Amino acid sequence: MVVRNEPIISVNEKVFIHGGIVHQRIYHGNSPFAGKILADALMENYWNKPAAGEMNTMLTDATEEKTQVVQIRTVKNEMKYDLSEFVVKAGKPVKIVFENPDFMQHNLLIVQPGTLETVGAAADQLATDPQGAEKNYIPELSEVLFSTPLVDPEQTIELTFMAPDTPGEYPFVCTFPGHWRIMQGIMKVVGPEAS
Ligand SMILES: [Cu+2]
Repeated sequence: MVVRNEPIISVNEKVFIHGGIVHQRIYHGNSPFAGKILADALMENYWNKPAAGEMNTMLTDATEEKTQVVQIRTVKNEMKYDLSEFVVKAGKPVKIVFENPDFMQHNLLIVQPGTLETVGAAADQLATDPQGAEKNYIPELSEVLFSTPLVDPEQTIELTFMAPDTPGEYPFVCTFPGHWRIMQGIMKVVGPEAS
């Protein structure tokens, strides 16, 4: 296990400015990264020196194909994620890198808009289910779109998915017993016109 002491950087900075650093830190020593990040795309375009006027188109083309990487950490002793909202593009690939520096387990579920209470109520039931932990406290509901298993302290897990096609505010939430009312945020899905 690796204990990390780097300062927490906001998600936007990480994705768009420090993406390469995140990549190296998380994937240290591993095989090539499937999706390149914006900073790489910018560098490639810079070195390729496109003709004036082509730059904007090339940047758009290069970045649209990339998987958007979103870094989410738990906050020690606070039963919280370190961000309350992030924005993704409808129908585009997203990779959440979920890091748990806390002293207890947490998970991360993304649920349909407006269904947080429904999923939360089911999570409360799972808390008393002898098999709850085995099920990672993930309710078996169609409202749950994507989920990580329980993530142990000091562990990092990736959740890769295609963002929903329908724009809206999709809650993300931890369903470990007692957490869902506090440990939550919003994944905002925006259509292409919003960029
Ligand atoms: Cu939690």
